[in-house]
Amino acid sequence: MKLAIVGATGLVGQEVLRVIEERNFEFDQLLLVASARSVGKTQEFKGKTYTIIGMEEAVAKQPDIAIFSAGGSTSLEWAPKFAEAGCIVVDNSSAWRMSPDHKLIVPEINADVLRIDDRIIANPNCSTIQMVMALAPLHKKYKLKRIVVSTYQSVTGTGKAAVDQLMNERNGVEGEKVYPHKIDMNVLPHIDVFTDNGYTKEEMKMVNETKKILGDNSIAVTATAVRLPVMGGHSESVNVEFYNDFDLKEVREILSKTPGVVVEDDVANNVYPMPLNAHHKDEVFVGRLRRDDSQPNTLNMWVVADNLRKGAATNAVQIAEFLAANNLVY
Ligand code: A2P
Ligand code: 11C
Repeated sequence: MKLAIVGATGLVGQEVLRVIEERNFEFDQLLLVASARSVGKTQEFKGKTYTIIGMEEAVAKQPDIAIFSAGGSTSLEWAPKFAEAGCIVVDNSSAWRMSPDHKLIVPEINADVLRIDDRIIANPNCSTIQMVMALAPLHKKYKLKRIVVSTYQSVTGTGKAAVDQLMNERNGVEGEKVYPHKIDMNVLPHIDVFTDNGYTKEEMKMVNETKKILGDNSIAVTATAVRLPVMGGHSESVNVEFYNDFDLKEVREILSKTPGVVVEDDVANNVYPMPLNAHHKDEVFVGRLRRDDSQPNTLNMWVVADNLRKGAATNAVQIAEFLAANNLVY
């Protein structure tokens, strides 16, 4: 099995390398791929030195699986070329997510829909993944009616340049700005670009991707996506209305038994999920579980995950693992 990591020099690509090492993902050959800026640079992995190659060379080497984390436009241009060369692309960008011809996968929820002819498979947006991880098991039991979500997102979601902007501001150093405002000591109700309806693309990703992954267009979703001077993970305040009533104890039990979800909910001891604790972890952490007493059948929850892990790298590697384990790679 020949595995390519496209965008290997970026924040998500580097996290993919850590995840495949930790999970002992098996392959015979590893190709590290990035833009022309990085070609020829080297990267250590498991005691071996790899030279970064460019896109054309990577296609010519015909990888079996390529995990793409190099942005939407790179993916739009190159994923079909990799696919044509016989590769399965697991794509971290938004390029293919809402295409009716491509599947949008969170392995714990819907990997069963994958088939041998899926050549470009979309990895959802990080803020969507952590939310649906917490909601899917509850949807099964109580049926989701409406979700109102507000996010508190880490600068790592924007990439390396954003981490640099935050650290430069903190250290009083001039440098490149990727946000339209100062991010340190600030909060920006603005992630990705604004769309004609007054929402941002990030907010609309949460609305549309949630319905596609859960396979239910009737679920009403509204989102406010916010950037904070935080690293380590995204947090979300999620208000959920169900068709059926629930028992809070049972909700805790269901979530506790959900693979990939960890309940951290002991307010008497100040235990609740936080990005500092979620950093470098693969799980989605859920806490502050409580009834919304303002209307029936409604739950409030706080959901935190490392956006570079389950929100991106881990989810993509899990898809690749699923393909390999189910003979979907040829
Ligand atoms: P490079 O480091 O050579 O620019 P981040 O989101 O952290 O900024 O990372 C983006 C990743 O996508 C990097 O690995 C970057 O490579 C890669 N990338 C950006 N543009 C291209 C491109 N046109 N072709 C291939 N890789 C690209
Ligand atoms: C952020 N969610 O935190 C974005 C990053 O659609 O894959 C991921 C963008 C995407 O800024």
